[in-house]
Amino acid sequence: MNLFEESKKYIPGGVNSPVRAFGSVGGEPVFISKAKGSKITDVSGKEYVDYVCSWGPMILGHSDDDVVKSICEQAKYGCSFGAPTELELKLAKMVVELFPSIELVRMVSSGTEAVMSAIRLARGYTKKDKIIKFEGCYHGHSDSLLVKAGSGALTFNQPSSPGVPTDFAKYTLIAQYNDLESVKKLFVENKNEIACVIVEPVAGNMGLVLPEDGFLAGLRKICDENEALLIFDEVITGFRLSEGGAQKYFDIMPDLTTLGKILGGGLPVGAYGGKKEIMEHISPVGPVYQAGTLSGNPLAMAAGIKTIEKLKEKGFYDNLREKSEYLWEGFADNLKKLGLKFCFNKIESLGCLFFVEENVNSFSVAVKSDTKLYAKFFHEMLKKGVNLAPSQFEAMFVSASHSYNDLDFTIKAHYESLKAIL
Ligand code: KE4
Repeated sequence: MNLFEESKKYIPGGVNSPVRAFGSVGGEPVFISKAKGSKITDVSGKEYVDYVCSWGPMILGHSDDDVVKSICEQAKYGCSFGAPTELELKLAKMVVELFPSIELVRMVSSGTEAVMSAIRLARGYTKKDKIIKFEGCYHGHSDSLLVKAGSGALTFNQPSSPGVPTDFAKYTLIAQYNDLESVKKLFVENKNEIACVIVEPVAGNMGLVLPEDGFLAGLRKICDENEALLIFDEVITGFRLSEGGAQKYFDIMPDLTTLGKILGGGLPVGAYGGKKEIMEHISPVGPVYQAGTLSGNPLAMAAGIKTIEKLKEKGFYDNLREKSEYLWEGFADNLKKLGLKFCFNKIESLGCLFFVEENVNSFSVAVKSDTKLYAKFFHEMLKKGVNLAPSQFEAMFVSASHSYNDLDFTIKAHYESLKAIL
């Protein structure tokens, strides 16, 4: 019996996260046995140039020697104490130093936990119950956020999940990304009832959709006018767009920020942080409760500290941007040569090919993409040794360890795959 069949006997759908199951692209998921740098290797020994990068965390590349060394070193001294450590202090200082809007930060163990906690804090701090999120944005799987969500929820066409009581979901109001009027309208209809607006400053879970000029600044202004908090969910963009995330890149200051992925260097870490005045409402200083057995876990802190030390090195983002732009230009040349007008959205080391011939600047256009064609493209690339996200509604991630040979290899596979499916 093969691994997937056997896994399905013990794990729902054979996977520990739905989007890994190849549900929307068909076929059986590839089981990975190891990874190094830009490459992952499946259990049959086949190697792939990887652009999933564990959905973002592996910005240095897989199994970075220094990160592995830090984890192994720390493991000798203990994996978890349930007590404060210097490591947590060190990583917290790095986050406060790098993220302009963060004065205090609390570590948790996933992006979902970070967002769930930030929402509770926003509600506790403002004493208002309603929240605004954007259709197609994904903020993890906590109840309030599984309403018209993106990523796997969208991929499996269950943006609003069963199991979330209607009474819960009614406090989650839905606006449209890049549409400030849709936000203003909700504030008029729900005067003084909205605790916060949560947004992916660059949307990475409906495929990649960039904020139009003025959108983020507009959200900042609307939140100020309505005494609501602005929450940037930077689980993807944090340390990805710059060492200070999207808030540094676009110079827009949220009230709260959620982090994950790169922060843990591949180990389970999430975090939420913001202004002291707000964060001091969190237990044990304030009344809003939040806790976690493995929060600030020493191994995860060691991995995160080393990862961030390395991406702080001079020229890291310039180098990553040059490699990414090289790849994006190769893709653009291919589309031109093939006379294709598909939309390719990109920013820094994030990219996404939509199989739709319109500029994808909103959820409603993103979902016009031909997901069947994406599935064919995905499998052609996989056959050729390039690992992409098994869903149209995700992004590609470039890492510092992708070589120009890898990029040329990918550009060639991209051309041949598009030719093969069209
Ligand atoms: P986690 O709970 O999966 O660590 O983080 C949830 C989350 C929160 N916010 C944003 C903007 C996110 O993108 C995510 C998780 N991202 C997805 C992929 N886009 C994780 C992949 C998966 O679900 O397996």
